[in-house]
Amino acid sequence: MTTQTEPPTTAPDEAAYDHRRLRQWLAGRARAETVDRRDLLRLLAATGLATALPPALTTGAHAATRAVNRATAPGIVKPLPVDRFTIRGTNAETNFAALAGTGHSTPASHFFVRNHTSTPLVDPAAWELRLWGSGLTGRQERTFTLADLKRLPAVTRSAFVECAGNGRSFYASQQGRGAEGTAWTLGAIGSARWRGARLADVLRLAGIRRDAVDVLPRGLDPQYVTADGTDLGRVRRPLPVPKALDDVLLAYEMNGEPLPPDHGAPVRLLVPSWIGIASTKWVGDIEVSREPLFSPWNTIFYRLFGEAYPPEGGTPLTRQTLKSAFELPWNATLPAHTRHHLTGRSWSGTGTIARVDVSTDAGRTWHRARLHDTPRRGDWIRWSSPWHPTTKGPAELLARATDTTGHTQPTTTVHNTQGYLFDAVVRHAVTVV
Ligand SMILES: Nc1nc2c(c(=O)[nH]1)N[C@H]1C(S)=C(S)[C@@H](COP(=O)(O)O)O[C@H]1N2
Ligand SMILES: [Mo]
Repeated sequence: MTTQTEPPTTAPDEAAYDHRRLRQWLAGRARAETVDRRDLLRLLAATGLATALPPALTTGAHAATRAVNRATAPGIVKPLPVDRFTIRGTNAETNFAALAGTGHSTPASHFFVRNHTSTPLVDPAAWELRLWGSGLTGRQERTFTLADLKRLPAVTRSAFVECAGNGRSFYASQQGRGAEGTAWTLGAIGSARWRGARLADVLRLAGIRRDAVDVLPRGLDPQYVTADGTDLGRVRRPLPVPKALDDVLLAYEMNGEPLPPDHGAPVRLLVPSWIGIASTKWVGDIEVSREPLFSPWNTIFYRLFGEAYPPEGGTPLTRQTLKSAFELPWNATLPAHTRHHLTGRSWSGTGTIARVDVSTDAGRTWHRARLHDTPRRGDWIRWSSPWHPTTKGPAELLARATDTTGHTQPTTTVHNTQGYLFDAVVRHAVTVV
């Protein structure tokens, strides 16, 4: 099997994307605090405004790790070998083919990185988590050190983190209608064993009131600044209290090791089954509120916009959707008259995976794949399916998952302008030689 080109993707028109977001915002369809209206007007007047400012932090660090077979992404600390990752702006997508043989959990060396700006290097000994806000009894602040968190009961759980925009490029390449944002294929996901304290325990110790409704974790990474200098503040997205008290972890370990810098060291949120943006990396403080909270990340980003949705956008996104991917390069070449062992993974944010069906003839016939993991909520499963191609030429491989809620991957996904939650069956082109 050889790697060739990626599937066709649209060049993301990031400027138009942010431009429209901000228009919606200004039109009062969305509320967001902390951003000055004058800044927004200035931003709207500017052209080519979308990308975050290149971070100063890691420019030097990258020179040391630059090598022929390594790509660099501004702001990512770990090595990014080209066989494992595809760089997309400040982000690194995992090449699904590189997951073959890596086991159930994604090693940190292969785990995708989604950074709004750049990876900060936070001193774990000096780190503190500050809880504050109207939703705490006595309105008192409470801080926790890493040692404090480690004294609380530890929970270990295997779960995926997946970007809401994973699969976005297929809106363009399969459905003929592109979406704005990072043109991920299917590799904006990884699954790891996360270990940490329950957010519920920390909230209770801090004195969360019964009438608290939202918590707002905030990252210690640099503020998200648009190209013309408008500061949208630090990455933060409100989380409803019922979810915060349910299964959310303040994770300090990934796959049995301290969290690596790119994945949120020393502590990140792990919000199982929810879109990746909920899992705040490098969390530094959490506001606890008796009023609903808003930020750009639950008003202008991470909601569904488009003709199928209300003009003000759908409700803020929560759970991930259903997807499947082959551990094969795009446009792989496979020899004919050979028995191939096709492998892949499927996952769902709503139920557990009940079955996976594979088609090697562009969807005419389907075969049930063999599942290699016990399906668990908020996690993926590995599967395999044998294939003995006899006809040479182009072929399309399809994998279609069904979860325990009865949801099956459809043929197409209803379009939304920002390309979130793609769940249609992906047509994986290969050539039999
Ligand atoms: N502080 C902070 N947290 C963050 C982000 C970020 O840029 N800053 N990106 C979010 C998004 S959009 C995703 S998809 C996940 C990615 O997690 P990973 O980089 O560990 O794979 O982190 C989320 N948490
Ligand atoms: Mo994301």
